[in-house]
Amino acid sequence: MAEHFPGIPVIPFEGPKSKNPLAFKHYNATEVVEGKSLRDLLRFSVCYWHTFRGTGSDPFGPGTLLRPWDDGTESVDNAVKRVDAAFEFIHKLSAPFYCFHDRDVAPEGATLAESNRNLDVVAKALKSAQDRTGVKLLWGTANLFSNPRFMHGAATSCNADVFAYAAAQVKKAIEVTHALGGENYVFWGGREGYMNLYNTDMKREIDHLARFMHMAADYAKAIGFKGQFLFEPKPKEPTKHQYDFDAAACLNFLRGYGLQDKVKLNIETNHATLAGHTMMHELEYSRIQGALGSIDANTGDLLLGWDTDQFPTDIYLTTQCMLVILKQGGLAPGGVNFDAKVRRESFEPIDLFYAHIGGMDAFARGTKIAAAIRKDKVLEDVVKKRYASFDDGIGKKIEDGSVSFVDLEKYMLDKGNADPNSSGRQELLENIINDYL
Ligand code: XUL
Ligand code: CO
Repeated sequence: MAEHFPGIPVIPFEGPKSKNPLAFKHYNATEVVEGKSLRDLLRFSVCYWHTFRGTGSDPFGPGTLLRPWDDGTESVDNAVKRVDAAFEFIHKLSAPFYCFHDRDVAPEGATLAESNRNLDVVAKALKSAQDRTGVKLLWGTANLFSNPRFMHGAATSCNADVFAYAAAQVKKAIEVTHALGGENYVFWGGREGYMNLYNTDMKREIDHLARFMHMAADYAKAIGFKGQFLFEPKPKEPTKHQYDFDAAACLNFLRGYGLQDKVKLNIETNHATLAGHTMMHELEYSRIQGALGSIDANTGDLLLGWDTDQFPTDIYLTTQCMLVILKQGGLAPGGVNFDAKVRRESFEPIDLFYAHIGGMDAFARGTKIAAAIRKDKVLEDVVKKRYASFDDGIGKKIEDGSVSFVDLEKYMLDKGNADPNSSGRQELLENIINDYL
């Protein structure tokens, strides 16, 4: 088999002193942190859409990225050849997983039947590449946003035929994900939202989305697909208002329609920041609701208001992510998927390696820093002490639900005033966190 990344070996771990740009400095796959190897804890995944279908085009100009293995056509042959390049890359990176949309891996045909046939041909190539390399599928998904038929949305389209098309497409994508041993299946609501409420029946659209999700869950059950369903929140882009705005909005929808036991969340950094949240907020909110399933690791540019999908290199960010992820004992069956793209100026194939190595090292470093903070119980002790007034006395009764407003009024009338507060010590804690970096 021809080599697509000649001269690049399987990326070794050389430790923090190494100056080799094609080596991991911090990601040592077998190193054990909190009882799990970094490989099993982080479950890194390479995304097919940016890494193998990204061209570097932007609204001002065409693609720039050199991808010598790709002949630039939308043919099934080219799609099958691309699989070899993709798996050589993922294997050389020692990433255990990958993710794809149906239309990333195989071209759309003139009819649904032709699209399904194309997908079957490429899925066969994916299966043999998985078997050959040991790389596994973290999740599959369906692209319900690129084709113009989805201009008004898919499950929330005003056009019933488009709803039906989307259902058929997701049915097939779940089947292929199942056949490839996918451990999760993602629903990012691509164009599920609206541009203007003057022409939108919001109630009907959201009801339709719920019908769609119940049908998807029923079908997965019917074919024995046991993978985890995940919603991926995003507040805007492409629509002005996306229905899956953030973790809280997603969970409200899922609970409102009886889907909370069927769907968890895939939290993406740049989506969190577009919603006006930090990634840590979205992760912690999902975790405390028992809904943190997986993450799309990337980062935005806080000076820009759109989804720049850059590779995560900031160790404050990865430390914050890992503080939450370690608290729930990891993400499995989810993982850390790099939904990130190289800049259009980073056009050489080797830039794909630099980008992923940097992201994997940043997460490995964040993991070790977060584990050290957790080991010393730096935050845990402060937080426990901060809420100690709820551990006994009146606080415990409030938490137990054994007191009413009447009881609390009597308690405070007798006491006269609340006990004094103590300092939140935010600056001290920020300094201490810096000591671990
Ligand atoms: C879009 C995005 C998607 C999902 C999968 O912003 O993040 O690529 O991750 O559809
Ligand atoms: Co994403």
